[in-house]
Amino acid sequence: MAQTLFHSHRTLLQAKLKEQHDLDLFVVGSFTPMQQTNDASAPFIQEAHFYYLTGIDEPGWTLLVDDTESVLIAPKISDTEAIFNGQHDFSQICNTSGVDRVVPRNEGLRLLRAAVKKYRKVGVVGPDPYRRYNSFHHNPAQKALSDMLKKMAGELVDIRPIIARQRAQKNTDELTIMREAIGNTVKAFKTAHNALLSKQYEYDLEAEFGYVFRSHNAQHAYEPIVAGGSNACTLHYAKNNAALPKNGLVLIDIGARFNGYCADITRTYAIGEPSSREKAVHAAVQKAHFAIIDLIRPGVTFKDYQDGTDTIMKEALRSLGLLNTPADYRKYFPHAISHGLGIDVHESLGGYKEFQPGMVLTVEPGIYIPEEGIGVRIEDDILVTEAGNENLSAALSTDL
Ligand SMILES: [Mn+2]
Repeated sequence: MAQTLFHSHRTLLQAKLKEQHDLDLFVVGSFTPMQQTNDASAPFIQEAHFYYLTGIDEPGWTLLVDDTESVLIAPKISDTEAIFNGQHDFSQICNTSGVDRVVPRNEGLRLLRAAVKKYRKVGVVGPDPYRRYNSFHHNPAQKALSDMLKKMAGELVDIRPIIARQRAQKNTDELTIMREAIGNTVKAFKTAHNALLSKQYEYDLEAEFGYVFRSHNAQHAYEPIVAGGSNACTLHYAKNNAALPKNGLVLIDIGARFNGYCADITRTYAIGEPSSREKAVHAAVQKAHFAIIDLIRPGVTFKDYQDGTDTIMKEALRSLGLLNTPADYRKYFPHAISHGLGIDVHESLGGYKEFQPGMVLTVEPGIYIPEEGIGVRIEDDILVTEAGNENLSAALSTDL
């Protein structure tokens, strides 16, 4: 499946670039390794557009596609790196990606120079439009590649929005992989839920997920959140080192990455006997959750979806006596209701204004009351279908 999947992504993109932008050449680079500590790099996760077009999760590669062929250009590795990390297996790279050929770095640079000279216009993945909101350093690989192509006198065209739009609608093969990623996550949640009574600390519970994921060749798609009691009010709580309450709630937000695609699921479970207030908050979030999922079908605009969500969530807060001023809405429900899901955990919905069949997005209402030490969130992964929607994580009960 891999070969045809990534080949089909490239072919579709190529046709769109030719048709809409009269573009015959595009060049996309993978991420490079980043330092984590003195002599160790951080665990490597591939740049999502490059993964989408190649299925290759190794650093330093470059994809060149023009109207005659598709080529993967290998990174240069030193003799020392070859001893520690192994040599590149060109035939395996060729098989996974389905490209016409794989070439060493020097030959690849010659090909790039010749292609830029021939076509002049080059499609590249331009800078992330949201980069100024981030407080971390960005991987320098894409800028380095763009700079090199500019030096070769290429006229760069940013194809990021076009790839993002294409990625927003998943094809059948992608959905098969996503169902597996979600299935592994559901299995891990069930295992953890069954073991809940024997767990004393948040990390004990987190460990169940790691075990299930690794035994299915999956890994955590993002920093897992296991938040007992009032820790659930810290939205990105990831310390996971506190004692679990004897009687109360635990919020778990965890997803597997499997074959490059992510799941993202949240449940809030009861430990012992939660208070009636905790049960009421959970019931309100659960009721809102399914009402919001019901809004999703093709043709509904994101604006109408947001307006519908606001109405439902305000009603939920009102039912709990929490909506006394307009500011209370964002105080108790401070995050977005949804985001796209795919190779990226937070994936672009492609600049569309309304739901399209094949989109996968999360629905994740939550109510957080710091002054009461209560936080509840429920999150499912929803596929937009021709008829409406399908809850891909429906096999996992949302009950306390
Ligand atoms: Mn999410």
